[in-house]
Amino acid sequence: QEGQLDLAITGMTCSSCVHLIERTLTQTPGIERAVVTLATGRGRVDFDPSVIGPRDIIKLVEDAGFEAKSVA
Ligand code: 9UX
Repeated sequence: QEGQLDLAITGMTCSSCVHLIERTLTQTPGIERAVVTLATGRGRVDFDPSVIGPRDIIKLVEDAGFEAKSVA
C-alpha cells in the first residue's frame, strides 16, 4: 500500500534547506521517499499509510522551520 503526498513548501532559500527537509522526512519511519525541489517550492513524499499520514508529514516540515500545505 502506497501513499503519495504533494506539498507546496515555503521558506526554502538555499539547497541546504532542501537537504534538511529530505533528510528529516526520509529518517522518519513510514516515509519511503522524499524529493524536494527548491526552484518550484514543491515536495513529493511516498509513504506507507498504515504507518504515517499527511498531517504528520506536514508537521515534520513545519517543525523543521518551513510552511507546508498539501496540493493536488
Ligand atoms: Mo540555507 Mo535554509 O543557509 O533553512 S539552510 S536558508
